[in-house]
Amino acid sequence: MAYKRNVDRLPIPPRDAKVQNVVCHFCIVGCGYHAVSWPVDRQGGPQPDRNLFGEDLTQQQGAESAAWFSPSMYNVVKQDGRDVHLVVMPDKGCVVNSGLGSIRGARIGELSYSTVTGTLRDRLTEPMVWRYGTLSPTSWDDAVSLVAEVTRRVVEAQGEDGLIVSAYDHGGAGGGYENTWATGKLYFGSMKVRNIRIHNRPAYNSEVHGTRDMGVGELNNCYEDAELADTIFVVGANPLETQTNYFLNHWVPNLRGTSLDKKKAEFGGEPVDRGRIVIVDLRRTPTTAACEVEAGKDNVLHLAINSGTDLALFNALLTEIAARGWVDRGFIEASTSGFQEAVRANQTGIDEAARITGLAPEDIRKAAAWIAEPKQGGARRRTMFAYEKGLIWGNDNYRTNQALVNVALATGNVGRPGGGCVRLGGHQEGYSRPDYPGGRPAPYVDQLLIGGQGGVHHVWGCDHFKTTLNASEFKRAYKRRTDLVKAAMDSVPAGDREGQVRAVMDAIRQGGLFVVDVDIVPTQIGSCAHVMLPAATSGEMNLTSMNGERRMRLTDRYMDPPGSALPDCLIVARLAQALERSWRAAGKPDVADRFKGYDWRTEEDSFNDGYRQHEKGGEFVTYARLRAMGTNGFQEPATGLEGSGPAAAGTTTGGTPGMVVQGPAVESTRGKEPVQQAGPGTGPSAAAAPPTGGTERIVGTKRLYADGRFNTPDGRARFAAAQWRGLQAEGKQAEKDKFRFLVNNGRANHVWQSVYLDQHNEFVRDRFPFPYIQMHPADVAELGLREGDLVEVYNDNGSTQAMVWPTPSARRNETFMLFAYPTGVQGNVVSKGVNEFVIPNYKQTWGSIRKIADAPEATRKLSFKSQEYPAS
Ligand SMILES: Nc1nc2c(c(=O)[nH]1)N[C@H]1C(S)=C(S)[C@@H](COP(=O)(O)OP(=O)(O)OC[C@H]3O[C@@H](n4cnc5c(=O)[nH]c(N)nc54)[C@H](O)[C@@H]3O)O[C@H]1N2
Ligand SMILES: Nc1nc2c(c(=O)[nH]1)N[C@H]1C(S)=C(S)[C@@H](COP(=O)(O)OP(=O)(O)OC[C@H]3O[C@@H](n4cnc5c(=O)[nH]c(N)nc54)[C@H](O)[C@@H]3O)O[C@H]1N2
Ligand code: SF4
Ligand SMILES: [Mo]
Repeated sequence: MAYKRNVDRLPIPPRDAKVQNVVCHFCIVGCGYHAVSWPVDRQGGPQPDRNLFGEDLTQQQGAESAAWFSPSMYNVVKQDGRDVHLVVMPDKGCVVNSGLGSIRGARIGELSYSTVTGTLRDRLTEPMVWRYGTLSPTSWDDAVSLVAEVTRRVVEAQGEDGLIVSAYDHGGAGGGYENTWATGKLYFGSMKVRNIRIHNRPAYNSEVHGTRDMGVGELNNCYEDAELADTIFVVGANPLETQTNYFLNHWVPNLRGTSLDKKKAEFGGEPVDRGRIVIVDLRRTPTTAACEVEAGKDNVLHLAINSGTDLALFNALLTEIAARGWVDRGFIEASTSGFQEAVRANQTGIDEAARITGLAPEDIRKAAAWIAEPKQGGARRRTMFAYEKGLIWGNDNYRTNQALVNVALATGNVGRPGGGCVRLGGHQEGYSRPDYPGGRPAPYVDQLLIGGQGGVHHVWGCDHFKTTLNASEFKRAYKRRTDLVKAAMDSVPAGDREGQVRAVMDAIRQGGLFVVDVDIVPTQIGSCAHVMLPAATSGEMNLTSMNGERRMRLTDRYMDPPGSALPDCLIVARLAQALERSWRAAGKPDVADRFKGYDWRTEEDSFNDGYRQHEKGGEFVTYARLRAMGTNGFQEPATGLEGSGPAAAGTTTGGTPGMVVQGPAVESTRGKEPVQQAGPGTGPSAAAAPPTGGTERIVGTKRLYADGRFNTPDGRARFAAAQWRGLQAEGKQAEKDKFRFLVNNGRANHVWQSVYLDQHNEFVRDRFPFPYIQMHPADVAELGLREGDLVEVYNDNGSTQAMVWPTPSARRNETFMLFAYPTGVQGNVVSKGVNEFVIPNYKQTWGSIRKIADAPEATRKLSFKSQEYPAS
C-alpha cells in the first residue's frame, strides 16, 4: 500500500535520534512502541555507526529485524513548533507484544496530525461556537465561558440533574488516568452529577457488576496465564481481531505447544501439554479458524451456541463438573461461600442446556472435561476463562457473567497460574474518579435525553450517533432539541453574549438542549453541538493507562497537538474555572468555591492530584519512575519500591540494541497558555505530592487474589444463583419472533472503533466504504443479492445500510454487521432494551433485509474473499 501513501523511501534515523516510550493508544492490549524522532533536515546512514539501530543497513535485514519500519509507522510532525521525522515502531523489549505491531497500532505514525504530509487534516484545531449558521472558530475563553454561563443557569433552574454528561471511562486515547480524574473531579467532586453515562452504555454502571458483586474483579490474571493454561475457555470474543497481539504473542505459543518449557518451569512435576481451546461464539470467527490451524482441529472445540443462550451452557457445565466431583474442594472450602446453594439453584441438565443452546450434548460434556477433568495423576486442570462483548453486550448480562464466574471458582481457577476469569477488554483502562453520587440502577440517560429532560449536555470523547443503542430515535430527538437552541442563537447577534444566553435559556425552557462536544475530530453528534472544543490526544500529551493485565505505563508526549488543542484534563480545568467565575459573578460564592482546585499547569498535575492520591499504591507511582520503567511498566496495584540510586539520564528498555530512551520531548503540554489560578491555597499537586525521581522500580502485582482472599467483607468469593430466564431485555423475544435475521454485530481487525481517525483516509475507507454485513450465500441468493450490493437492514427500531459479504461459514438467517460505522450505523436497529442495571443488549438484534442497489462503484472493485486463516 506504499503507493497510496505516496512514500517510496523512508529516512534512516540517525545515531542520536530521540527515543521515547509509547503504548499503543488503541486497544486493551497496550502494546509497547517507541517514538523515534529527529530534525527533519537530517538523516542517518546505512553504516552501523551512523544509524540508531547500530546495524549494517547495506545488507538485507532478516524477517523479524528490529531495524525496520514501514511507511505506515512514519510521518513528519511538529515538536515544539519545529518539523521532525517521526517513527512509531513496535518495541521488541516489551513483554506484551515482543515487537509485534498490528494493522491498527502499526499505523499510529500515519494517523498523526501533519501539516507536511497532510494526514489527519480534519483534526480540530480551535474551539468553535455556533454562529453565522455554522460552527465558527473562536478563543478558548469565549467558548468555555459560554458553556459555563449556560451550564450555571441550567443548574440554577433545574438543579444538577439538568446537566447531562457523557464521558469515556477508559484508558488510551480519549481517556487515561489524567483525563478520567479531571472529568470525575468536576462532575462528582465539584458537582454531584447523577445524570451521566459512559461512552459505551447509556448509564453510569459497570459492564461487569456480576463478577464484581461476587468479589472477583474482572482483570485478575496476567497475559502469561494464557501461555500456561491447559485449556482456554473463551466466550463471545474474537481476540485475533480485537486483542490481536495478546492472542498472537501469548495464546498462539500455547496452542502451538511452544510454551511447554514455560509450563514445566512453572509447574514442576505436573503433566504438561499443548494448550486446548473452547470457543463459545455463535459465529465461526477468524479466531476460530486461526486456532484450528495453530492447535490442530482436535484441540479446538467451537461451541456455536444459539444467540443469547450462554447462561444455560454455563449452568450445565457447573452442574456436570459438580456431579463428577471435578471441583477444587480445598479452594471452595478456604476461599468461597455459597457453593452448594449455587449448584442447587442453577441445576441444569445437559439435555435441557442442549435444547436451549442448540449444542450437541456430547459437546457440552466435552467442554466440561476440557475445563475440569483432572489430569493424569490427579493434578487439577488449569483453565483460563475469558469473555468480552458477546457476553457483556449479550442477553442477561448480570446473570450470565455470574454463571461463568461460578464455573471458574468451582474449578479453583482464580488467582492461580494458568487460570483467571477475565474480561479480555476493549480500550485500555485508566479510571480514577471520586465515587459516583447516584444509585443503582443508575438513570437511563439516553431515555432522559429522548424524553426532553435536562437542559445542557457535556460530551467528552464519545459519538453516540454512531455507537449508542436505539440510535435512530436518539438522533431524531437530539436533533429536534438541539435545533431549537441553534435557531435561538441565530436570532441574536453573535456579539451580544447576554442576549445569546437569554435566548438559549428560552429555547431550553421550550425543550431545547445546549450541547458542548469535546473531541479531536468532527463527530456525528457534533453536528448538533453548539460548542466544540479541540482535545489533544495520546502522544500530544503525557498519558498513563493500564492494559488487560493491569500493566501501567506512561506514554510520553512526542509531538505537539494541532492548533490550540489541549489535553482533556486541562480543558476540564478551564471549564471548572469558568464555572467558578460564573457562580461568583452570580453572587453565589459558596457554590463558586466548589470549583477551586484546578490550577493544573500540566497533565502531570492532574495525575498527581488524582491517581497518586486516590488509587491503591498510587503514592509509589510517579511520571519519572514510570518513564524509567519503559514499556514494561508494572502491574497494578503498586505495592512498594525496590532498588534505588541516582536518576539515570536514560534507560534502555530491552530488545532493541542501541536504543536509549530519553525523557520527554517537550517537558509538558503547552506552557504557552497557563490555566488561570483559581485562587490562593487551592493548589493540589506538586507541593503535596511525594518526591519523584530516582530509579527505584515500582513493585506491582502479577495476579490478583493469589492469596485466596477476594474483594468481599469476609474475603470469600461468593457463588451466585443465576437462573435462566430466556431473552431477558424487554421486547427482545418479540423482536426475534417477528423478524427473520439475527443482526449480530461487532468488530473487524482493520477498523478501530467508530473509524474516527480513518473517516477520510483511503486505507480503511477504500476497503470498507460501507459497513459489511456477512450473510450465508443461500440467504444472499434467496434475497436476489450479490456481493457488494447495498442493503437496508430494518426493524421497528429503525433502519440502516450495509454492503453484502457472502460468507459460507455463516449460519442461515444469522448475519454479522460491522458496528459503529459512519456510513451505516448498526445501533440504528438495536432496541432500547437493557438489563436491570441498564446494560444494553446490542448483540441480540433481529431485523429484515432488503435490497437498496446493485453494488455501486465503491464496492464493485472489492474483494469478498473469505477471511479464514489459510491452513498451510
Ligand atoms: N451496535 C453496537 N454498538 C456498540 C457496541 C457494539 O458491540 N455494538 N460496542 C460498544 C462499545 S464496547 C464501545 S467501546 C462503544 C464505542 O463508542 P464511542 O466511545 O462513542 O466511540 P469511539 O469510536 O471509541 O470514539 C469516541 C470518540 O472519541 C474521540 N477521541 C479520540 N481520542 C480522543 C481524545 O484524546 N480526547 C477526546 N476528547 N476525544 C477523543 C474520537 O474522535 C471519537 O469521536 O460503542 C458501543 N456501541
Ligand atoms: N480491531 C479492533 N479491535 C478492537 C476494537 C475495534 O474497534 N477494532 N474495539 C475494542 C473494544 S472498545 C472492545 S469493547 C473490544 C470488543 O472485543 P470483542 O468482544 O472480541 O468483539 P466483538 O466483535 O464486539 O464481539 C465478539 C463476538 O461476540 C460474538 N457474539 C455475539 N452474540 C453472542 C452471544 O450471544 N454469545 C456468544 N458467546 N457470543 C456472541 C460475536 O459473534 C463476536 O464474534 O474490542 C477492542 N478491540
Ligand atoms: S493489538 Fe491493540 S494495543 Fe496492540 S498494536 Fe494492535 S491495536 Fe495497538
Ligand atoms: Mo468497548
